[in-house]
Amino acid sequence: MLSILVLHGPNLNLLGKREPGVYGTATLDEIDCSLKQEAARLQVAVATLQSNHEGALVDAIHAALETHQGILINAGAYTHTSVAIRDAITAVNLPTIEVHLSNIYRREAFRHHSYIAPVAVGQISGFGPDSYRLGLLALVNYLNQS
Ligand code: CA2
Repeated sequence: MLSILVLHGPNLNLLGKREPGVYGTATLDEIDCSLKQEAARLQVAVATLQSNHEGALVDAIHAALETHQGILINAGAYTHTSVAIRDAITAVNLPTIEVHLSNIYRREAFRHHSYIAPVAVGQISGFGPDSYRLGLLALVNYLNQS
């Protein structure tokens, strides 16, 4: 069975608890639960991890090589800053899909650039919690076709 690593970056542990106007009312637990339901429907396994620490995300990407066939990542603000996360994705060479709750291109200019996008299979941005579900579907379709 395919196994997908889902990574959530900094501050996403606050989802549903702060700034609901920007990021919605769904909590991270609710997003993870709905991803697990979608994974069951798609007959794949998902493992989820949230970290506020860049190095912990890099470590998780390295470890994925042993266990997972693809990565779904919302790197949060590290999307716009982290060469280290991009290099880790390049190094493990696992198919990766980048997701964002908000449409990063409708927001401040500093959010328009992603270090991850050039090393990802694709990016889904702006659909709230659905971005994750759509990203998982896209990743599983990609893996099943390759
Ligand atoms: O839209 C997204 O998913 C982002 O990755 C979210 C990041 C932001 O830096 C990116 O530009 C776009 C921020 C996540 C912060 O999450 C919070 C959740 C609740 C309250 C405060 C922050």
